[in-house]
Amino acid sequence: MARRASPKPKNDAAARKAAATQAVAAAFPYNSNKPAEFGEGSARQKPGATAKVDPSLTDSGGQVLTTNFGAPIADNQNSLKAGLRGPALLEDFILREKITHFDHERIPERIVHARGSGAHGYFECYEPQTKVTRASFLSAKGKRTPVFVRFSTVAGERGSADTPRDVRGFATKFYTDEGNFDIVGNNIPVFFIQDAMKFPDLVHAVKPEPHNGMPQAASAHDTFWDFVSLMPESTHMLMWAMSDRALPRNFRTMQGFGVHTFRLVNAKDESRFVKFHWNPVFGTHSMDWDESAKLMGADPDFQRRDLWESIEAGVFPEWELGLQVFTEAQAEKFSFDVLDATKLVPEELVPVTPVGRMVLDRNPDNFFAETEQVAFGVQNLVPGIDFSNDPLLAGRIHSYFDTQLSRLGGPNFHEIPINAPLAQAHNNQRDGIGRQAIHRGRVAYEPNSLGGGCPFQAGSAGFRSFPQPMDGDKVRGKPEKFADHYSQATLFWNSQQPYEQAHIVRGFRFELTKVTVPAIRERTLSMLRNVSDDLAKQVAYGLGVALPKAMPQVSPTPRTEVKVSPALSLSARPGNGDVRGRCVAVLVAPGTDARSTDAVKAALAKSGVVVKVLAPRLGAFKSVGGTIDPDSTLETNPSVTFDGVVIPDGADGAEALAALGQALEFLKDQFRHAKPIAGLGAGATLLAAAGIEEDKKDWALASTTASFIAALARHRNWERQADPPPV
Ligand code: HDD
Repeated sequence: MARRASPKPKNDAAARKAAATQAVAAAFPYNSNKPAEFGEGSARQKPGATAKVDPSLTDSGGQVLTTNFGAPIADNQNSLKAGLRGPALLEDFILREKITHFDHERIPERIVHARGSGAHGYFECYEPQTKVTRASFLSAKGKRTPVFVRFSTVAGERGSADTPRDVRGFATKFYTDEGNFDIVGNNIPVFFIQDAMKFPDLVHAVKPEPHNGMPQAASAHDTFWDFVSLMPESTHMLMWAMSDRALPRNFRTMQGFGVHTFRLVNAKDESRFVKFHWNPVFGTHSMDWDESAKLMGADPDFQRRDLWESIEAGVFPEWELGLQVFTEAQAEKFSFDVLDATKLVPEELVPVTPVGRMVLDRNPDNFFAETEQVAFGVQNLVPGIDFSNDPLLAGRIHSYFDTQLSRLGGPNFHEIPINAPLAQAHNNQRDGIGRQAIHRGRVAYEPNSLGGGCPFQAGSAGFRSFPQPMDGDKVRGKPEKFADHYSQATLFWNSQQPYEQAHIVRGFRFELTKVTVPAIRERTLSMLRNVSDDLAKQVAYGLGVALPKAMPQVSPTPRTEVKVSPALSLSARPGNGDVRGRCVAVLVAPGTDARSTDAVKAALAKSGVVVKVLAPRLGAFKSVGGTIDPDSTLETNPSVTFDGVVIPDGADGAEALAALGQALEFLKDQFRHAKPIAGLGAGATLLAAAGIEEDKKDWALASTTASFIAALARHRNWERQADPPPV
């Protein structure tokens, strides 16, 4: 049928249409087709000196808006319609492309470690480690290797909070000149189970219960404790998980561990076992449970924000990589099996040797492209590093690659920029969804003559598995030493400070109080009796039950060559006294001395502390000795987000704050969470109003700015805590 020419519009209709079009344009003044003057991305695209530079970094500064296939888009506000008030047209490929892409923006979240946060940086080798490994990134003094690190919680979903009681993931990807090497570790050196066969059961037990989808990001529920109380091998890990280790204050003050025993292999093909340790230069720092629970509401992004803001402020998180290297002959003599991931190697048996440092100095440009799409895997090894026969590790070698196939949509996820190795990959693998590489030539097989035999095998320079001799029958079972589930749990308990032991007791009490089935509580207590009767008694007291009989043991004789290991206590690593990046609140109100406020601000800022002056409301006000212009309000900044608090001099200011419940609550929480508090001059009267009594023994109750900063460097005075807390 011939297309009907549209009737010429009458003049008045055309005028109405033009006016309507103008009105639409006026409503969207930013709908400009002029190039933007600057691009937001441009300032952030300066990678650190050794950071991995992605060729695919995209910066839209100065660019025109286009479709995915490059056609310039004239109007990004309106869909194509038959008349201003008419129906939208199917032909609008621009609208359909935009909506279709949006519909597919989400990928499956990680089954565990879904919530995480990452950063770029570098690893720097101290001295060549060629005696023990031929790994290239450990081969020369000062050699730098780019890294990407992702920290995570384990149980919570992607949108959950940062600070539940949970193990933290600490996964590092080294982009070495011989390919990527990943240490996919945790902030706890042991694990719940000994064999990968039990991993899906463990994860199903800890995740929200399947019938009602609760609780989120928490192990304090029946299914978790049901499972672990039936799996006595989890006892050692439970001790760590109920301790302050599971409540790190932030990522930059926690340790990391490779957990399993790995192998190092040198150029002479000699092999030794190794355990990987990350030790934070800022020292270890953990939180109080009450504080972390409040933080989940106050700032669910607390740890993510801390990492981001520290890096933006130039306070670069730093760790030392330490190795525990030991021979197979040594391992044979240990009372425990080094292939059992529920055991650690006490530092008294094998010291930790620092071999390099890692500095995180650049935030990602794009959370999804980098932090979400990064794919870690224990199978990413480089020549000079190899596996041990740990059966938990064996399952992981399969699981990580396998899970990425569905999470990242196919076998080419290694080409996503954050996952791609520095050196170009060369092999005969071809095609598949999302293939980026354009392989040239007609040869995709080996051996070949048409391609000159390329790519050819690396021979002795390539990765060669350590030829460990094998014997034994094909069996399902465990070696004998795996049966000792308690010796190292007891070692951990005995190595804690009294306040750390008190926190462990509270952790067990809290979790088991949430458990609703009495038999599960009882079974857990019977397990704890094998760790320490003292611990079991204190937990039982809190639960209001009698102590049950100890759980029968396969190997009742405690086996450990070390009775106490001080390194297992968080107090062993106070840090280097650096207070940079710590956050301190200065509470003010009309009547606070402005000179005292300015002086304390200046002194704290000089030490690199992030200071926030908080008042009852915003807006500058005239006060004693000058004007005070608060940064924010008490209402908006809960106490738990700060590492310490200062009340400047000024009697009237202290009195005004004392009349304010928020100020008193603020101080009570600072006190309860064992943080440094300073009352300068008359400011100290506010402390008394909050029920905080003067105590000469409490080194974290300061009366000068200098003593406050010194206390801040020591993190917290846990000795102050009483059970139940007085405030
Ligand atoms: Fe795992 C993720 C650490 C046992 C299977 N694991 C994952 C991540 C970390 C760990 C840090 C997050 C990586 C990231 O940031 O993307 N996992 C550990 C440690 C373990 C451990 C220290 C014990 C020593 N894991 C473990 C076992 C299995 C898995 C025994 C399976 C047999 N883990 C996975 C996984 C994940 C994962 C399902 C989820 C998302 C991913 O791998 O990429 O494959």
